[in-house]
Amino acid sequence: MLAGCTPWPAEAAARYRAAGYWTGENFDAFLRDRTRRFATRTAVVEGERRWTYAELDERVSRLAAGLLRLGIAPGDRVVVQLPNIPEVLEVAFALFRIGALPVYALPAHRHGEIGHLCAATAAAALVIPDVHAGFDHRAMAARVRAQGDGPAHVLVAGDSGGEEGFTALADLRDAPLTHPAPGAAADPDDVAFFQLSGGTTGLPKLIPRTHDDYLYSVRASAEICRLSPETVYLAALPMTHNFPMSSPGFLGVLHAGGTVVLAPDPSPDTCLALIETERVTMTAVVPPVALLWLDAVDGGSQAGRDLTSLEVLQVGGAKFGEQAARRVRPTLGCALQQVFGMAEGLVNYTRLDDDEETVVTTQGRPISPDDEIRVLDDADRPVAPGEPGHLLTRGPYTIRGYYNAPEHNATAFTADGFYRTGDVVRLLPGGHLVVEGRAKDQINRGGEKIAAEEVENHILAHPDVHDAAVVAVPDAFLGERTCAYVIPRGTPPGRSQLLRFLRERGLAAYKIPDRVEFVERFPATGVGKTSRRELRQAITAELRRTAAP
Ligand code: OOB
Repeated sequence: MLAGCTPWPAEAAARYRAAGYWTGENFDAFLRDRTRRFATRTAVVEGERRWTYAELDERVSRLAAGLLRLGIAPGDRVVVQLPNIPEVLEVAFALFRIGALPVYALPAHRHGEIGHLCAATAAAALVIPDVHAGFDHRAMAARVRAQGDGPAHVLVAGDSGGEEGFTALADLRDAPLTHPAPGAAADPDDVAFFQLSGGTTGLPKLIPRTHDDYLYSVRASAEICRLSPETVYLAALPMTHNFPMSSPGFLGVLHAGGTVVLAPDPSPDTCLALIETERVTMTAVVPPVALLWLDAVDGGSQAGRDLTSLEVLQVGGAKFGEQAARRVRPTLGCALQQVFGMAEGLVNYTRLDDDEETVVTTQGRPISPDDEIRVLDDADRPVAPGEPGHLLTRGPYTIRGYYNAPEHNATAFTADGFYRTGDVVRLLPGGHLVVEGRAKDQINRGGEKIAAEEVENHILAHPDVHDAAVVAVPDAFLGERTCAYVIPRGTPPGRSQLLRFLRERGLAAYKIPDRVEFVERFPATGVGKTSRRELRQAITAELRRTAAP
C-alpha cells in the first residue's frame, strides 16, 4: 500500500475478499465495464450538455492522453477542486485511467486549505474552474503557488488566463489513449484517491480510500437504494463530497447504468425545477437544504412543481430533526431515506422497506453485515443496550488510518483497528442507530464540518489575540453555527477586522465564525484546560436571554 497509509490486516483483507466485498475491480475497469454495458445511455447531464457513457469514456481517454503528455505520471497526486460540472467525472476517471490519484477538495476551499492539500500530498497538479460563484480560482491557484505549496501544473476547466504553468483542460484533450492505459494496472487494494476529513485537528486530515473498499461501498449502496438504469439522480450537493459521490451518489448511479443530473447549487428554485424537467427519481441533501425545499413546496415559490418522478429524498450529513422528517412524504410525495455517513468509511441508511417510524426517528443501519459497531462509555466499556455512547466502527470500507498521521492515528483508532467516530449514538435492537450528539471538537454547520482547533489556530495568529476557543451555537436552520470566544491581548481587534484577517488567511467561508465574543478569561476544566462545554452553555444561555421577549 502507498507509503503513509495503514493497510487492513491480511486476515481481514482475506475475509473481505472471500465474502465477495473486495472484488479486485479498479476504477478504470469500472468505467470501461459500465461503458460496455450502457454505451448509448445518458451518463451525465448539465444544462445543455448531455454525455452518453461512450462519450464520457472517450473524453476520459483523450484527457488521460493529454495528462500523460503534460507529464502527470502514474502515482502522482492531483488536487481536484471543481464545482458540479461534468468535468468532475472526466477529470477523476482520466486520472484513474493513468493511475494518478485525485485529492478531492470542496469548491468553498480557499488558498489556505488548497495550499495545505497540495503541500501535504506533494501534488503534481491542481484542477480548478476559472471563475465560480464570482470567485476567481486562477488567482487563488497563483497565490497557492506563490506561497510555495506547488503544484507544477494548474489545469483549468474554462479559460486558463494564460499564466505560466496554467493549462486549459480543452488544450489537453489529445487522441484517445490506447488500452491498456497505465491505470488499468492499478492495484485494487491500493489507494485510489484521497478525501478530506471533517476534522478535529489543526490541519485537515487526508483519508486514503482504496479501489476495493470504495467500490464495495458503491455497489452495496446502489443495491440498498435500488438503483437501476432508470435511475435519474440529481447531484445537488458538491460532488467531491463523499455523500453525493458514493452514498450511493453519482458513482452508484454509474454502477447501475443510470443518469446523473448536475445542479449548479442546491437552492429549491434550481433543484425543484431540474427535478421536474429531467424527471429526477432520487437526490441527496443536507438538513437545511431539505427544510428550504419543504418550505418552497409548502405554499412557497415552488408550490406548483410537478415532482411526481421523485421517489426518494436522501437527507444526511447532519441530524435531520424528526418534525422535518415527518413532513417529507406528505409535502414532496416521495420516500425519505436518512443517511448517516462519514468520509472515513461507515455509512448507515434507513432502508426503503423500513416502517415510517424507523425512517423518521433513526439515522439508519450500516451498509454491510461485516460493519462492526461498538458503543462505548468514556472508559471504553460497552454501554448497556440502547444507552447512548461513543460510536466506534471497523469494517470492509472503513479506513484503518489517516494519511501520514501516525500520532493522530494512535488516538483516532484503537489498537485493534476500530475508528473512533466522535459521534454519540444509541444502538436499537434492530441494528439502527440514533445519533444523539457528538464528543469531538467539531462544529457541524448544516452538514459542513469545522474543526474547532483549525479555526482557533488561525485566530491565534492575529497579533492582538491572546487565546481563542471556537464552539457550536445551536441554530434552528443550520443545526449549529460557530461562535469564537477570544481573549484579546490589550485592546481587542474589531470584529470585522478579525474576520477579514481570517478570510485573508485563505479559510473557506463556512469556517469563518458566525459570532465573535471578546472575554477576559475562559472557564477551565478540573485540570485547567479550557472548558468548551461551559463556553457552549454560556453562549446558549446568552442566546436564550437575548431571544426572550
Ligand atoms: C458525511 O461525511 P463527513 O465526513 O462530512 O462527516 C461525518 C460526520 C459524522 O461523523 C457525523 O458527525 C456527521 O458527519 N453526520 C451526521 C449524519 N451524517 C453525518 N450526524 C447526524 N445525522 C446524520 N445523518 O457527512 C456523510 C458521508 C457519507 C454519507 C452521508 C454523510
